[in-house]
Amino acid sequence: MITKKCLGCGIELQCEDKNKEGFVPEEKLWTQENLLCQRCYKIKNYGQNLTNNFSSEDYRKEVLQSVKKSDIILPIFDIIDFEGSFTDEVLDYLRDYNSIVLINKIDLLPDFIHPTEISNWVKARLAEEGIVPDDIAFVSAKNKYGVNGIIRKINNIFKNKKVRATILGVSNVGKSSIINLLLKDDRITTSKYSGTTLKSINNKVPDTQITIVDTPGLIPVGRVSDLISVESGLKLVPAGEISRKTFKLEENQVFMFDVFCRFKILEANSGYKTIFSAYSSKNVKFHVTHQERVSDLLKGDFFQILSKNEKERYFENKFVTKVIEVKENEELVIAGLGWINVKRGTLKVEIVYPEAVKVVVREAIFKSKKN
Ligand SMILES: Nc1nc2c(ncn2[C@@H]2O[C@H](COP(=O)(O)OP(=O)(O)OP(=O)(O)O)[C@@H](O)[C@H]2O)c(=O)[nH]1
Ligand SMILES: [Mg+2]
Repeated sequence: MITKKCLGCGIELQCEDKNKEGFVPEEKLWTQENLLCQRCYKIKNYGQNLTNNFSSEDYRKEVLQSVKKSDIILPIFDIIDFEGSFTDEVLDYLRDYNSIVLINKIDLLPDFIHPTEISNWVKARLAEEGIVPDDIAFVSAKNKYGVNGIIRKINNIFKNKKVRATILGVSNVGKSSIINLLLKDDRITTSKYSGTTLKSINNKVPDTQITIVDTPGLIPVGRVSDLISVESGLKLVPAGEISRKTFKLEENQVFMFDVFCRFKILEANSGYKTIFSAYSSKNVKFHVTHQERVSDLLKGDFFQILSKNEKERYFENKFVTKVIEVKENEELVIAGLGWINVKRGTLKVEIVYPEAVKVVVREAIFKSKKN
């Protein structure tokens, strides 16, 4: 029997079960080509969030199968949620295959930052993991920036010969959006919700010898957004340029990253106060207070991303308290939420956050220019 696949998500089409992935009405299945499954149709036309029955293990297997057949892989990271997308699973692939690393969503960076500034930072982060990619490309699917450069870089390596390149990464980093730009056709379904692409999708890039393969997103762990509802999680994804606010705090003041995490300043530097900037989606409220006020603020309606019920559920997570020191030109990152960039002095804090969330100190993506 010939199997047809959905153009938008790669799933095998079927006409037996309306409630299963890949459904199309029988008359369409046999008479039409280039079909979209019912799920893709609803996502594309009505922006619906439709769940599916695939597990992270299913996605993992599917990605592995495609990677095995490829000549080069294109792992993709989200510059705004770098730690959330820089997972061990993706790094393992990078160690084993030729690669061009794609850094997407650079449109969300503040205006004053140029991609060349962050290029060395990305190289250093990869080098820390023992990874040296063949090349790195900074792109924005939203602004259509840097996409042709991907083709150029592949052709440089393979001298315009036939090549199969597989894009991979965690869900929602923009894999399908980038491929649509390469194909100059919005054929693959994209959406703001995770888990849009279900199976690998092969397409030939027009006027080249390149077959580009889209894969389903790997499911990351350790992001604040994974602990809350999908709709609230979307509010943590910046819709435009990331918001930045600068602070100079006293010892014992508490900085609240909305209700999601908070830290108390333990030691102010003698002589001058530490200066830091907080980066996050514009919906996230930064607030400075004192310890006595924290509990009321968490319970009340000052912070509004989470509803009262959702706040209660969020606080059922196990929280940890840790002392962390962040030096000048380093950043304290809370995966899936944002980061704190220390511009002057050392920030010694006692931070409270859900144990399941990845919190790391890293070298700053962009350094202060005072030196
Ligand atoms: N700001 C911004 N948003 C982007 C960019 N690229 C993709 N997005 C958005 O990110 C969301 C996810 O895009 P997709 O292309 O569906 O992501 P994916 O990696 O294919 O996701 P899965 O198929 O679920 O793994 C969509 O809301 C896109 O509009 C970009 O360069 N900048
Ligand atoms: Mg996709």
